[in-house]
Amino acid sequence: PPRRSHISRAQFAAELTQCLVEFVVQLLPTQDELSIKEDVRKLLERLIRTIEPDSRLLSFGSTANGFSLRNSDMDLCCLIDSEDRLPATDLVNMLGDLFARETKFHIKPLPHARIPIVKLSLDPQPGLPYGIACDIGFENRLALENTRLLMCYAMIDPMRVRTLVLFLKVWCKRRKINSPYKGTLSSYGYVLLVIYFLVHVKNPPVLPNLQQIPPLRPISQDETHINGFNVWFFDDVNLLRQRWQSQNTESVAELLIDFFKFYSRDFAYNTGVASIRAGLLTKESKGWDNDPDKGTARERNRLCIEDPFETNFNVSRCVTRDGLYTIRGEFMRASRILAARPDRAFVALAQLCE
Ligand code: 3AT
Ligand code: MG
Repeated sequence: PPRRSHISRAQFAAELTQCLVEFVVQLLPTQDELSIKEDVRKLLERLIRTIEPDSRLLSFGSTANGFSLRNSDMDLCCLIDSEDRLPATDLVNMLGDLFARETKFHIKPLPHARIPIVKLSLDPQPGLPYGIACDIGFENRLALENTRLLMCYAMIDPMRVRTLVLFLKVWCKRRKINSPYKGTLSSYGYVLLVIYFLVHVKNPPVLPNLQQIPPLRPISQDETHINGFNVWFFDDVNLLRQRWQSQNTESVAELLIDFFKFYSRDFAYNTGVASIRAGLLTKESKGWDNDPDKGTARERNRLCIEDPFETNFNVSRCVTRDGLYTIRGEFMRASRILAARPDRAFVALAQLCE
């Protein structure tokens, strides 16, 4: 059993909250980094417009939703507002050539990937100690919307939501459980786990369910659907903050402790699907438990997190049996460290991120 320290639960939570906030602040991108990235976006947009004059290059992912850490990659999406645009495969090849000619980036066009993208990277240099990594995709309008959804959730309660999310992003990287290619979970997946916890697990909830608040005026199908998916959500955060106040007053540390506890032992991994849109669903109801045509369904759906808009898509489908075992082991380890309540909160934080 964990050795209990002499400090009280309340005192530990207060100190840990302060440590978490200070820790996360140091890891935020600097103003310089943000403006260099914005310059890069503008430069690339200018170049793309020499081929597709009606295009826009937009940020999504962490650079656009307020969850970015120092040196996080840039996710860019190219939208082309014209009828006769080039097929993505051609565009990827042409842009690859163009960027290689006109910029100092290393370029890797992936025209035949499931989602065609151009990868760009810049080596570290003075003023940019980690270089830049950037992916450009095309017409990924759902990703722009899920980025906006996460941004709105962050804005409702910036102090608690951003601190929790940013801490978990650092934690999962340090603990090496943030590699979809190796069977663990993407950053996006962890962010969804946090939002799910704050909307559907905490009682009273820390966040409202933005996808279930009725719209202020009737809205037509055209306005709400992209590729057949309903992407509507209540995005007037200013109004919401006037009208809705969370009854939950727990501190960041209390929420973090509970987050680890919940995902160590309470979440129904075997049968449940975490859905931000609809709360806890079953794998059975989504057809994610077994698929007679594809014997691998069960293997793909060890951990189930429903995408907020693309509801037939399991965001955590890359998580393998071993990956999930490792992730849950890490949730348990974190719970144990926090339950032991070391006398100094920063010691707990250092141990967590070891
Ligand atoms: P980092 O700061 O880069 O670690 P991030 O918040 O940018 O974290 P990702 O790079 O994992 O998160 O993802 C960037 C965006 O791409 C987030 C989301 O709009 C989209 N995306 C990523 N993974 C998925 C997925 N499995 N399903 C749907 N959209 C995804
Ligand atoms: Mg990213």
